[in-house]
Amino acid sequence: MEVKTSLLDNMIGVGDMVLLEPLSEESFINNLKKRFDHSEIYTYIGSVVVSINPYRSLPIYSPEKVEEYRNRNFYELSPHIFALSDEAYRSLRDQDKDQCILITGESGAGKTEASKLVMSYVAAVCGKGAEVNQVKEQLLQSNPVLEAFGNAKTVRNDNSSRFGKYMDIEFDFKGDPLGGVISNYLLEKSRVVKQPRGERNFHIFYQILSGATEDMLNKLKLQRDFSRYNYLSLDSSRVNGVDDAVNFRTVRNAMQIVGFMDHETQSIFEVIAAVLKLGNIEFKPESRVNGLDESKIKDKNEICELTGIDQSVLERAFSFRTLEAKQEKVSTTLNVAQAYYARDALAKNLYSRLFSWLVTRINESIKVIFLYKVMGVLDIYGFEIFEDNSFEQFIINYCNEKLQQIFIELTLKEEQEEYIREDIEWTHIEYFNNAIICDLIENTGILAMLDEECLRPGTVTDDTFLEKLNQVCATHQHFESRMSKCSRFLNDTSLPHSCFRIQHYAGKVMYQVEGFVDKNNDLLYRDLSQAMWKANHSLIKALFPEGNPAKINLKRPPTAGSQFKASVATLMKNLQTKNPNYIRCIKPNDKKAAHIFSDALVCHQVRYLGLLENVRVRRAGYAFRQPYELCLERYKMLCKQTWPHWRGPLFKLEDLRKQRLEDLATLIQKIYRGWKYRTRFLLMKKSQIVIASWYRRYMQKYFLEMK
Ligand code: AOV
Ligand code: MG
Repeated sequence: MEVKTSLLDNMIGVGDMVLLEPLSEESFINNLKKRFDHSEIYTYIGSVVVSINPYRSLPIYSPEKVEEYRNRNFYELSPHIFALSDEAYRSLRDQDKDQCILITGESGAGKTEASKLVMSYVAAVCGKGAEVNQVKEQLLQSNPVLEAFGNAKTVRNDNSSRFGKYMDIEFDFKGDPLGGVISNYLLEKSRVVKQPRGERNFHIFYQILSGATEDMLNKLKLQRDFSRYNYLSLDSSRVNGVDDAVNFRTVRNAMQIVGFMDHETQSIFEVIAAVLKLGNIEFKPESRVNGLDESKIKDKNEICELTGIDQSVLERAFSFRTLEAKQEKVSTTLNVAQAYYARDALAKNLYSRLFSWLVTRINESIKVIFLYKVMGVLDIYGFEIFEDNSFEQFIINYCNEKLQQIFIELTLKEEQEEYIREDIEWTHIEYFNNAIICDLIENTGILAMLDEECLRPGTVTDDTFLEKLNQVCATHQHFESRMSKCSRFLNDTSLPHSCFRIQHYAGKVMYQVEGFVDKNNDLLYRDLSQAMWKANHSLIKALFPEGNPAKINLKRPPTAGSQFKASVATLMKNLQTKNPNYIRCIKPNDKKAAHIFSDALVCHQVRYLGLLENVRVRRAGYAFRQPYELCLERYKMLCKQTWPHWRGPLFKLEDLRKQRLEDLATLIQKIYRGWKYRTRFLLMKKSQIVIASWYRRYMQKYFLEMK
C-alpha cells in the first residue's frame, strides 16, 4: 500500500498507530514522542487509546471539548479519551451493549485520572433533570471520598491508589444514569502503621489534622501537629502542590453529597483519630512471678474516652491473649514485642474495615433496584517495583498480570483465533502470553503454597513457606530463588536468601518473603476483636462482628490471598461479559515531571504492554465487525429483497456471495458521506463477509455476518 504522509502527520505524528509507516519499535516511540511534544497525549491503536501522562494540566477537557466529541464518530476528530468514552456510551445506549472501560498501566501512568475523565464525560453527556443530576453528582463525588481514604503518596505517585476499584455505573433504557455499585479490592493496609521512606500514610490523616476546625480537633482529641503521631512519617508529611486543608473541605463536601449523615461523618473521623492514638500507645515490660515479662500500657491513652472502648478491657487485651483449644480457654501473656504487634494489627484492621464499610455505605447511597445497562470502569493499582517489595506488591502485581491476561485473551488471542476459525488467510503474530505467570501465582503456584502453609498445623514461618516454594516452583522459568540446592540462581548474590524473584510481564520483581505468612493469615487476636465489639461506639462495634461472643465458633475467614484471588476471578468473569474499551496508560518519566519523555522508560512499557503486537494484529486484521441484524438494518435499502422501495441498481443477497460487488461499493460510499476512498468487498469463506475500504489511507475492514 502506498502511503503518503501528510504535513500534519510529519509535524505532530500519526493519530492512529495503524497508519504508521514504516512500523517499528523506533517509529512507534518516535511517533509517541512527537505527539507528546505537541501536547497530543492520546494516540489510537485502532479503538485502543494510548495515553501518556502529561504531568501538567492541559486545556483539553473543557465543556467545549465535551461538545466537540459528543455524538461524533471515533475517527472523525483527533484522538481523545472523550472519543472512547463517547463510543462506549453510545454503544451502551443505542445498541444495548454493556461496556467496560479497562484502564491499565504502571503506577503513576494516569489510570485514576483517566477513570475520572471517562466518568465526567459520561456524566456530561447523559441525561438531564434534577434527579438525574443528583445521581451523577453522587457517583462523581464518591471519587474524592475514596481517594482520601484509599490513596497515598508513594515514591511513584503523589496520589497513588492503594486499593483496586471497579465501579459499575447503571443506566436505564434511555441511557440516563440510575446509580452504581463499587467493588474494592484489598487495601494496602500495612501503610497505616508504617510507610516506606519518602512516602505518606493515607491522605485522610493529614487532611483532618490540617483542615479540621479547632473545635473539631478538640472533640476528636487531636492536635494539629503531624509529628505528634507515630503513624505519620515525618520526612514527607507535606506533598508539593497539595493543600491538605483544602482537600479536607472537598472531601467533607463530597461526603455530604454522597449522603453521609453528620453523625456518620463524626463517627468516621473518630475511628481515624482512634487509629492515630493507637499508634501512640507504648508498652513497658512488667516482670511476673513465673519469670516471664508481661507487657503493660505505659501511659493512659485517650482512645478509650474517644471511642467508648473499655479501658480495662483494652489494657487486658494488650497484656494477654486467650487461646482456645478443645473447648478450654488458656490465657498466655503478651510480651512487649507481641503487644506492639497486636497494637499494629488492630490499627490496620480498624482502618481497612472502616474503608470497606465506607464502600458499602456509598453503595447504599447509589444503589439501584432495576437496572438496564451497565458501564464498568476499572481503576486498579498499577504494576509497581519498589526497593522492598512485600505481600502487597505481590498482590498488586498479580492483579496487573490478570488484566494483561484479559487484554491478551480479548485482543491478541481471540482476534487471531477468529481469523483462523473463519478460514481467513492469516500470518500469526507472535506475542508474549503471560498466562504462564498467572499460573505460577494462582493455580499450582505461590498463592496455593502460601495458603497451604498458613493452614498447616505446626510451626509455620516465612522461611518454611519459601522452602516449600522452592520445592514446587524451582524449575519454573519465571521463578527465581537461591534457597534450593538445585537452584539456577545459587551464585546470584543480588538475590538474598530471604527473597524470591518473579519475572513478571512488566519486569523482574524481588519479593522479601518476610511477613507473607502473617499478612496472608490476616488474623487479629480474638481478645482485641472482642474489646472492639464491646465498644460503646456503634461504628466500631459494627466493624468487628466476630467479637460478638455469640459468634465465637465462627470458622476462620479465608486468607487474604485466597479472598483476593476469588474476587479477581469474579471480576474477570464479569469483565468478559461486557464489551471492552481499553485505555493503556504510559508514564513518560520517573520524575513526575512535565515535558520529559524518557525513550527508554516508554520503550519498556510499550514492550511489556504488547502495543506493537497490538498494532500488527490490528493492521493485518479487521478493525470492526457488526452482527448480522445491525448490518441488515444499515444496508437493507441496497437490496430489493430487503427494501422493496429501492429504485437504484438492484442487488440480490446472492450477489454478495458472487462477489459482484463493485456497484454496491460505490453506493455505500455515497451513503457514508466523507468516505472518499475506494471501497471494496471481500468474500469470506464462512459466516461473514468483509467490507474493506481504503479509509484515510489504511484499510479498515468491516465484517458483515451473512446468514
Ligand atoms: P495511576 O492511577 O496510574 O497511578 P494517576 O492517575 O494517579 O496515576 O496519575 C498520577 C498523577 O499524574 C496525577 O495525580 C496527575 O498529577 C498526573 N496526571 C495523570 N493524568 C493526567 C492528565 N490527563 N492530565 C494532567 N495530569 C495528569 V497508581 O494509582 O500509583 O497505579 O497506584
Ligand atoms: Mg491510581
